Amino acid sequence: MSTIQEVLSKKVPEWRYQAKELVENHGNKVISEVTLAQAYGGARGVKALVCDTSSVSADTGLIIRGRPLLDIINILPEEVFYLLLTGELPDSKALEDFQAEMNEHTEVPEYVWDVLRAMPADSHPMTMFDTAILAMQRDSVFRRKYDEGIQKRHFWSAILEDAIRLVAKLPAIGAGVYRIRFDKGPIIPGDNTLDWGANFAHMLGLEDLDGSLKTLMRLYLMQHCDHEGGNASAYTSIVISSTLSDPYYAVSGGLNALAGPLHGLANQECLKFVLEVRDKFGGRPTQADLAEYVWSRLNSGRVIPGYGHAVLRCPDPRFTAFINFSKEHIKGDEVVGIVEDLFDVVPPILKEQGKAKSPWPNVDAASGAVLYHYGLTEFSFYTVLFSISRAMGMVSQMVVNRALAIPITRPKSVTAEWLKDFVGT
Ligand code: CMX
Repeated sequence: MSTIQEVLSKKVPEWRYQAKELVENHGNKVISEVTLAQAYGGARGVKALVCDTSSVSADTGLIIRGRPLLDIINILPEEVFYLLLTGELPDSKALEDFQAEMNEHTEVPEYVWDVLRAMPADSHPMTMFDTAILAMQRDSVFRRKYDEGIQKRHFWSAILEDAIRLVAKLPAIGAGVYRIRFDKGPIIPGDNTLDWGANFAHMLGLEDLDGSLKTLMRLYLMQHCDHEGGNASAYTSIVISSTLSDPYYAVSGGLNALAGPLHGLANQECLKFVLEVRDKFGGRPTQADLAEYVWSRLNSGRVIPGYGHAVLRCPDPRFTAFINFSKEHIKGDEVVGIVEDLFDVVPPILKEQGKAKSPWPNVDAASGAVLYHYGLTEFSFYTVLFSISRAMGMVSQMVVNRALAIPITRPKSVTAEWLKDFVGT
């Protein structure tokens, strides 16, 4: 049994006991109410899920297993994956074992490359990435064991096997999508002496003279890993997984939700917006010109990409981490400069306009600009990067949910007629 399987074998009974106690002793306590407006409004704010891997508070942002993001900002993506799965950070031996276990599964099956090369040349990188994951569904350990009759109490362990096998391959698949889709030459084999984030930077094949692209990829892949249970992509994947579809189906499906412009695709939209500003003004505009531009965009009924959030009511700590990174590693870049100016200009304008509940930047306001600096200029690829990381949170949530035997998701819907009857109109 691998180290991570052993660690979880000890934890799962504790998690089960805690959930059983809560439900048995407090199962009838009301934790949330649903208004008619919430039923029409994307169920915003309705507490109807349990997610222990992370939480998002309005004034702190992402908290991973009880640790605010900025407190653990320098850990490796593998460490955060271990943390998401187990609730604790690995010591150096556990990290080494975990990395070794992931390294056993980095090899991408040849048929995946055949599938990707057969796709139309103008396919969106997200379509290619999600298709590659789906194509590997035939290799699911959970599916095989389920067909063989595995007992329900062991589901989580088979899901964990799939989780590690799948996540281990994602950097290679992501880098492969980049090189195939944008004609960058042959696929670059991985170097398993490197850590997960550095290996991804290596496989992309971009110039990295001072090694800071590797640092950026560690940061990028670490901090996009999870954002509690109710965000559109995590929720989608959790719903799929609740049907006992395996993690290949569930991650691929969840990432299709991440591909929407209001969600993960926003990083692509956001950089497009920043480049539009640069092109319109022939460089970095004055803050007064920028303010006028932001107002004209708002007045034409368009959103300011990278600003606002469904839950956060403070600058996203992931945005702060990117800005801190760029201050340390990137000097005099006009695109990054525009991102910094937008941070000064946009919040007061959104406050004055008074529509957005949060005037603050979310992660996507800065992520594209730093990637662009390193020559990763194909912005339709950015959501793939996000996906490689977010898959860690999705599969971790699946492991926990199967450990707790959470049943198939099935909230109740009502019709407009039912609502009218209910309110008596
Ligand atoms: N610019 C202009 N208007 C905005 C806005 C922004 N950045 N953010 C919100 N608003 C508007 C909404 O469009 C909405 O207007 P209507 O009432 O006319 O429909 C109003 O403010 C209230 O919206 P909200 O409750 O504050 O925001 P939501 O929870 O509905 O939506 C989000 C959240 C992120 C989709 C929204 O802020 C937005 O569209 N932002 C721009 C896109 C973006 O940056 N997305 C990335 C999100 C991060 C992620 O999930 O990956």
